[in-house]
Amino acid sequence: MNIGIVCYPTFGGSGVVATELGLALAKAGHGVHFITYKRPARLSHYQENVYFHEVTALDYPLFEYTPYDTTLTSKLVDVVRYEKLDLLHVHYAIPHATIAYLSKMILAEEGIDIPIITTLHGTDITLVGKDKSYAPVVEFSINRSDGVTAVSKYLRDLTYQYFDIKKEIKVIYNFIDFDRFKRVDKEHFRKAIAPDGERILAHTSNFRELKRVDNVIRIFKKVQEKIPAKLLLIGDGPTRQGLEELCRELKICNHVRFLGKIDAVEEILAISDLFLIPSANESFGLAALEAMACEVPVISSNVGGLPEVNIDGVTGYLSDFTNVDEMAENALKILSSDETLQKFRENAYAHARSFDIKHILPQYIEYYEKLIGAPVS
Ligand code: GMT
Repeated sequence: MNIGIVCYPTFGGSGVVATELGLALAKAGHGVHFITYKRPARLSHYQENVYFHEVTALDYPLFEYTPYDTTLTSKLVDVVRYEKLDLLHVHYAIPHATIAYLSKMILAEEGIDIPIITTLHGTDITLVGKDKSYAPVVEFSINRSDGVTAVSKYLRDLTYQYFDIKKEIKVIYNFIDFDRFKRVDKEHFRKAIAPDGERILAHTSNFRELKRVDNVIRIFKKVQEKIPAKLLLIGDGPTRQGLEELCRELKICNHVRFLGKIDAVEEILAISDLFLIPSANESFGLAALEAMACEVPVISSNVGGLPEVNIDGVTGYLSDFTNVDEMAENALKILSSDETLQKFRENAYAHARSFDIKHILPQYIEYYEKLIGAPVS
């Protein structure tokens, strides 16, 4: 198949999933065309069967905002026509599902029928999509997609609840590549972070308000009062400054490292003992899955799709997202003995295995083939 992928090229979860999916499809022999305004963050190397089409816009003094929607539509029309794409898979509904539909209509005038698949990732429904400044367009565009997938049952159900959706939404979970995310013995690295055998706690995110990284720090403070521990914070974002101030206020700066944006996040996860993700909202929680693949148990909130990933009392624990005390107690339960930690590690890894890319990729391919075989008008 010849597949077009549209996504945000940044470090956000939807862009990561779109890029990893595209790379896996290319590895399986399909032609994959990424169409976006910048090379996606995880598309740093040359790979057979992968093409990148940059969307550039003509700047004109009249425009206060460059009309990206229009330029992306034109690019999609151009790439579908000349690269003979079989389908377009767009990630994150806003504005991609709408743009894809417009391209489809333009191409239909030339007798080209291009199936569109929209994957809903989370905030395109939960936060941004349901806002009335976007909602009517989001609802229309989802209904006009030939295929729609959501990354969790939670997100599927919420989409039906918020919008009048006439399409079947197929759940295809986020996935993990076990060749990349795995536990490796890096004792020297671990020693550099935790020279006296401290437990290592980790968190990765884009440090937006909804990730509640402040509570990651508060949970860590409580854990660190009881057992020697270090906290590694990976990522960056709008709340970073306030978080550094919170560490100073709590007098734990010596035990907390802000590592910034790191591409090889698996190297940090591979030496961690516990992952913290107390988000106020999370449609799936890819970051938690990445930790579990590296045999790291998870303390998480019980919101959104997180209960589908982190199994309470088995792979970690779930709590209300504001319940810092309970999350700290549960963290201590897991870290209390090497035997308990080991049991949670094994459970986390075993459950992560069900999200192996080897199981998830065929679900996408089967869905693509179904849509190409019988395109919806
Ligand atoms: O909010 C983010 O972290 C970015 C966001 C995105 O759409 O780029 O991530 C969402 O998509 C990921 C991949 O499907 C999911 O694993 C995340 O749970 C989801 N984030 C939220 O729902 C907040």
